[in-house]
Amino acid sequence: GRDSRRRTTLLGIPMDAGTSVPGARMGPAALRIAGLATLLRELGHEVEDAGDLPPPEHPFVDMVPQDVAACRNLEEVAGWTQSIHDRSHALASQGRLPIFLGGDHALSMGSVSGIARHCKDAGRELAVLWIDAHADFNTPATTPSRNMHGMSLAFLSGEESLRPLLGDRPLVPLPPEAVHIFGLRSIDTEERRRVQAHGVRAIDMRAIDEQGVAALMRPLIEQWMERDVHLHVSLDVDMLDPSLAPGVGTTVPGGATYREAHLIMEMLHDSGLVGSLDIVELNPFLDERGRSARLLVELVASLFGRTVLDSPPVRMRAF
Ligand code: Z70
Ligand code: MN
Ligand code: MN
Ligand code: MN
Repeated sequence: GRDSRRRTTLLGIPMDAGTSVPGARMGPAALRIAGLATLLRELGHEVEDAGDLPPPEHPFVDMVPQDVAACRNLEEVAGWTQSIHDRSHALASQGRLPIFLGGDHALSMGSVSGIARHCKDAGRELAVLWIDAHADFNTPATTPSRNMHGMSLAFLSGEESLRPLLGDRPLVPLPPEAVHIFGLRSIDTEERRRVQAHGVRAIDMRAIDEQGVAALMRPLIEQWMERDVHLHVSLDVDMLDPSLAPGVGTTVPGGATYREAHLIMEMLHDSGLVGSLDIVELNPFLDERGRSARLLVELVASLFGRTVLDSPPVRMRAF
């Protein structure tokens, strides 16, 4: 690719406490077996594999009993959030490009909050692209499932009832204009009201059908390039159509095609702005012969500079 070598760190987060369907804890192993590190090295990047984060202690979480009851595995999720936050902040402060290998989407409460804290320290604007079939904007008061992976973007956007998850660490909430959800097609009624009231922008599958990925991504990338943001990409596997990526706990029909997904990644690479990445919700226990893991690794290759032709495209001589 055109970019200079990136100093990446792979960090496995073997958690599935944010869901009611176990198996995502096997995600980091599957992504490694599918060849993620080798592929990044072949693209010219430096890769440090920091292994898997150990399962955390279960801290006391100071929430009202009603909210405690509404959050499945609350203490375990809070433990992960705090330890991921610490590692994420440290890696970003060391100038690494962290790649968080999930694990369910509750892990982003730690990864993104750590990045947000570093960006504030460093005076760098943060933008988050939340590539997902879902909005993950429920709260303890609105969740239909008690699954905390459906609350992670609400937490990051400053939802007060979830603030105790981070304990005594500083939370830097994401302003609504810093967040774009991309690929949305499943949202709960109260969750939709909250997304709209908060002002988070969502690009849904209908917009992608009508306008196409390129026309929707271009203005976002232009605006991020003008402001030279640190771009955090949070990639939930369920944004892809389940026919391509069956290895997820919650499949939603009508997802992105193979080429739509690659085009998103290729355009993000060309921006040169990607500073951190989550790969979440891969459930190898539900996968078919490693297909979903392999597709994810291919998408990461596009995000880190793999192109069909050398870029910029060479003009072919007629022969
Ligand atoms: C639903 C809930 C969700 C991912 C499912 C679903 C949330 N809105 N998120 N799969 N990644 O239970 O809150
Ligand atoms: Mn999600
Ligand atoms: Mn810092
Ligand atoms: Mn999802």
